[in-house]
Amino acid sequence: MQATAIAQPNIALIKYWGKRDLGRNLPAVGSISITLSALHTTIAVDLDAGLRNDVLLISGVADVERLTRISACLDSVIGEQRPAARITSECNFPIAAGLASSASAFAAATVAAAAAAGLSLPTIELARLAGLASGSAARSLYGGFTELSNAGDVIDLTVLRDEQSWPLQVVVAITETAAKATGSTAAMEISRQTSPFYESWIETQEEDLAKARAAIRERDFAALAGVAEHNCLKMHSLMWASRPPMMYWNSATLHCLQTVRKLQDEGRQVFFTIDAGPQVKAVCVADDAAAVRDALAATPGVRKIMSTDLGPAARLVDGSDR
Ligand code: 2P0
Repeated sequence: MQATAIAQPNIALIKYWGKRDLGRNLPAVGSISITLSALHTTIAVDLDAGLRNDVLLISGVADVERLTRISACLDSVIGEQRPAARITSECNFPIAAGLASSASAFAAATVAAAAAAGLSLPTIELARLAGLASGSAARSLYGGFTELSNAGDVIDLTVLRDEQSWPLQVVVAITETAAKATGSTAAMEISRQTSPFYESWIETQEEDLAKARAAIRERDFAALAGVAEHNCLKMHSLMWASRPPMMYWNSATLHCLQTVRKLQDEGRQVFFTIDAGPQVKAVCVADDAAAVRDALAATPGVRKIMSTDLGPAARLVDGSDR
């Protein structure tokens, strides 16, 4: 009745932004992501703790604010009649700061909860349950390059390429560790309801997905770089044009983009992407990773650098389910 799972965050190269069905948490657009290796969240679910109510500990500290969403995730995996759980979470990177901590947390929680309850579910079912809790979490049930499709009544996922067959590197420039002011769920709804660019965002997504799919299939770095940067900037334009505007960037974010442009001008194979937070992720080929890391580390306002390979799918920690 207890199990521990580990999951890595994923970052989208073609972004999920907007919901088609709030109740079922269905995305309005498809998305394509890469799973990271060096960042991780480990979650243990203990259904044997003899508790009256769920308890969530994040890095040893009780967290009441985040408990509701994680309890709902356990309810959807195990059922509402389940025993109360002690949920403990450890994460080696800042949470709620645009580093996809909700993706790794809900992927790990889903895998741990199912195992703790003795359920043996296929990966696609675990992904759908994780996606109900947080749309992007579904993608962390798979490793490498993963596409989340928004067609149909349930989400579907396809692994486009595994993490070894195109060993790109990601250099994450952390410019702020504080949690963001507006969470993604609320921000997406504000964009849908108020941004004049929302319709064109939805309409042009399929074209970006097709270009990214082809680039990943052919391992065409330049093509992937072009479509990923464009898609990222479209998503942020949509946010900036919302009312109230959502600006997740800080001045260091822009400095990092200028650093990436300079590296590109020098012939380095690198491109940027930015999520709902001020951190910049620079995706590059292995040969250029050291230069990208050094240049971003020297960029004004960068507080910390994390470099990573692409990573595997969420999984149980060996021997933890019993
Ligand atoms: C993504 N993001 O595709 C996009 C890009 C942030 C920017 O998915 O409401 O935390 O829980 O389904 O998954 C963040 O959204 O949103 C996200 P919910 P989630 O990675």
